[in-house]
Amino acid sequence: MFTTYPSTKTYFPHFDLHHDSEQVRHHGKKVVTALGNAVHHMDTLSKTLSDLSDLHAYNLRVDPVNFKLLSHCFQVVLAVHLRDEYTPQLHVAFDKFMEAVCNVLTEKYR
Ligand code: HNI
Repeated sequence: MFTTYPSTKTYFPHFDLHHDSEQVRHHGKKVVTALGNAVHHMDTLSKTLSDLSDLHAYNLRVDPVNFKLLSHCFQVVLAVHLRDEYTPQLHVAFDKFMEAVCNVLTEKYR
């Protein structure tokens, strides 16, 4: 995301954003863990992600457009790694899931 959409770096001025950065790796793990938790609570996403929604809306003030950019990057990475396994069905399901997560993470902006 930082490479493809450099404007996203503005939210991480305190991070080492170089290739293979330990800090980015550590942060990525946090984000993916949160997504894993969301997978297990698909029916109660708003409640499950409520704290993260508060954080991104009130503290970090991340412009909602960035969530779509991150989601897009995840999809490209999945497609590159999974190749034939990244079927249209998987693609659309993952897209729907990310859309739901991003909607929750940005719902407090309204
Ligand atoms: Ni996000 C912190 C999850 C999108 C900028 N973010 C977190 C944390 C999690 C997280 C988990 C750590 C919280 C904690 O430590 O309590 N972020 C997610 C998820 C998505 C997402 C699941 C979308 C799928 N975050 C984004 C986007 C941006 C973003 C699109 C900006 C481009 N997030 C941040 C910043 C922090 C952050 C900035 C704080 C980092 C730090 O440690 O200082």
